[in-house]
Amino acid sequence: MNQNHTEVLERQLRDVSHQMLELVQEQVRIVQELKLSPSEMQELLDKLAGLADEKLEKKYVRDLFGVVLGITTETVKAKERKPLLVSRVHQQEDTIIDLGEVRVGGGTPVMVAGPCAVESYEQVRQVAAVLKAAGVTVLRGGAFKPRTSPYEFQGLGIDGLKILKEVAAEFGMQTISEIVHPAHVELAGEYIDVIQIGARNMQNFELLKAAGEVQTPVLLKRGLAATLEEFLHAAEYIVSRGNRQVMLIERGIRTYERATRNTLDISAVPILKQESHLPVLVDVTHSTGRKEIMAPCAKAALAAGADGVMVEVHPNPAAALSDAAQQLDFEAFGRFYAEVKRSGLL
Ligand SMILES: [Mn+2]
Repeated sequence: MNQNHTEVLERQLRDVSHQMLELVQEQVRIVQELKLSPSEMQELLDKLAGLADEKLEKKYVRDLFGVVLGITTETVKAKERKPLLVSRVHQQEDTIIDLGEVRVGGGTPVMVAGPCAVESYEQVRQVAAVLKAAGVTVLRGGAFKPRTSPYEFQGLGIDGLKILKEVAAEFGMQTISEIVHPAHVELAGEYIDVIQIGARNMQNFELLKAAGEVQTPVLLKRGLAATLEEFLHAAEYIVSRGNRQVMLIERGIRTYERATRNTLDISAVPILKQESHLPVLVDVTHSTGRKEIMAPCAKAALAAGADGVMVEVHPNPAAALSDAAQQLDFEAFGRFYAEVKRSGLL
């Protein structure tokens, strides 16, 4: 090939490429003016691919125009995905849940405390009296206990809920208790003020759906190994069914670390607050499993923006039927509560 011919070819290539660029710009302008929805874009791309003759493969034309017009399957999917109801995109302002004297998510953090499990009327009553005197008005207590081993104490069931109701009425407190069966969700509303869905049930979708069908507020615990995305989608199951009164609670995740029962994921707090309008609480008992670090962890949670802290309190932890090692006795709770309050964060 002589020098002259090469120069001619190079000039032709430049001219053709120049024309192509102009045509591409024209193509983009027309498509933009059409203001197509993502699915219409997809259809258009299919039609354009249909213009390919035998010399060019359909897939090649489709990919080419897809790149030029910025239409990839991923961008179409992303655009079609509706923002979650629990997301800040859907709702800018914070969801606030009224629990008697306290408003969870309203800017003033709340302390939730009580025994791991409801063991007897007298036990719950003793705890409630101490908490109420300290100014805590939201009482927790497990009636249905999903335990790691089937041979461990499984809770008093409905009788436990009845005890909570009776004690709460006496002291003017609000109650939170875990429900594990979809059939109990409606019934629970007669006895308690907040239905807790536990970590082991975070992706029990039938339970989530049932909780979405009632108007009782729900406290949803993060699963043992759930990502924040999975956590928010679990909350979406409830909210999408009509129950907008959902609170999220970080309770530690499973990692390789054995110094604590679980690893408290503090970063989950600001991320959840940023991504979602739902109140976010932190359970310092199950996340740490260590009494001596519960106060600093509670302070860290509040400093990170948590709307509340949950802690387990028992009249005689050594004799507790569950979580004996990590429940605070009254004296330890007093110290814990005072230390958190001293920080000015609560
Ligand atoms: Mn417990």
